[in-house]
Amino acid sequence: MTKDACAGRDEAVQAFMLEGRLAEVRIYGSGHINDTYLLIHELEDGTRVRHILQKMNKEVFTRPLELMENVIHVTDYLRRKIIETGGDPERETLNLVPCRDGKKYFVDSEGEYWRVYQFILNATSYDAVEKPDDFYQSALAFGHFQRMLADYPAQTLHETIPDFHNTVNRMEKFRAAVEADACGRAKEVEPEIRFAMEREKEAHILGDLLAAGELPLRVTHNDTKLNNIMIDNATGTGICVIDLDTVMPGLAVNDFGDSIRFGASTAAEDERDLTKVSCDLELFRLYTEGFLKGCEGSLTEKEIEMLPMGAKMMTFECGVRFLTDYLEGDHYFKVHREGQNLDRCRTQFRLVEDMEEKWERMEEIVQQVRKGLESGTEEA
Ligand code: ADP
Ligand code: GN1
Ligand code: MG
Repeated sequence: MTKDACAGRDEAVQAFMLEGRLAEVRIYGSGHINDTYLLIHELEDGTRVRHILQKMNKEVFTRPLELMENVIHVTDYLRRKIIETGGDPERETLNLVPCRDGKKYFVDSEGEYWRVYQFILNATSYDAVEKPDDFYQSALAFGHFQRMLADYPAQTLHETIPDFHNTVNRMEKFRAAVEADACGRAKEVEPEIRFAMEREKEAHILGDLLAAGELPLRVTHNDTKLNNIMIDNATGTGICVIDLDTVMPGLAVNDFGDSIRFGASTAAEDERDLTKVSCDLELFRLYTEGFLKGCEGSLTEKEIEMLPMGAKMMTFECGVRFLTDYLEGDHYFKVHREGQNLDRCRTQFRLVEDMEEKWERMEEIVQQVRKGLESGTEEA
């Protein structure tokens, strides 16, 4: 970390209403977008209090004020709902800590935007499915999250990243990156470019259904990776949905699909040995059960029918985004080694292929789960 970056962070630490002496600052988590730090303050009686400090990524979120408005409104709304239903608002939603001037964000002298969240104690965000039940619990929680936001006034939400899951638009950006070939990398990735181009038609499917009114627009999370959920260490339940930067109007099938892309894969997102990568159908079934239950019957028949397509398209789109970023010189997703975005793209495309091979089974599983839940047996 450069001296300047540290200076901005130190300014931020001073600006927020944090009690005690700063005892520790640590880079934290494995998100690809924001810079996240764990802060530990020591109070006079020796108690250590944790917080999450984040520098928002201005290249990704070009309007940080609008982003913060969304986060403030959504967390306030969730807080009210959680209280109404007898839940614990300190653990079941993110809580922003204000600055000394009362604002819920801070702009440092370099113009960088910072925020602080209360740390959710005794809970873990997992980078891979260690126990199938964790994945099931995340499905319940993401479904429930969508359900809680069902009456949220969607028109008041800013679109923090326009066309975020517009796969057609992602393909256009990808084509432009191939043509520009800014880093001279296109030659080396011809097979991946071909793979994406061959599936161009499919990029239209979900958007067309939305435009035709066959899929409803809902308030969705749009970044439903397993590590965007905190699982309670004691009870094992998905206690809190985090990373609310992309809560916007979107498709339920995409929230479902993004979770499958990440959590039902048998390998890490950046695995280099592609023989390890596949879509685990038992995890797919488990997630489907949890998500449908979490949504409490609110999904339409068409949405349920299109869940496998959501999984395939989110995986495809993410692969295209990784490849675009690789071609453009890795400016969007954080990389920790050379070629990491290309490796990420390859795992996504391998998963897409695997889903294509397992397509009928995926459709069958969704229908079995749906019928099981309708008849109350949950067994297919
Ligand atoms: P990014 O947008 O970069 O993915 P996240 O908001 O997801 O950033 O945060 C990165 C990681 O920090 C999360 O995966 C989680 O492990 C941790 N984290 C974020 N917020 C909290 C919180 N309130 N309490 C505990 N851990 C958190
Ligand atoms: C990013 O922020 P994080 O790491 O949870 C990205 C998602 C991608 C994901 C791929 C705002 O998620 O869209 O699916 O990486 N978030 C943004 O792992 O672009
Ligand atoms: Mg995250």
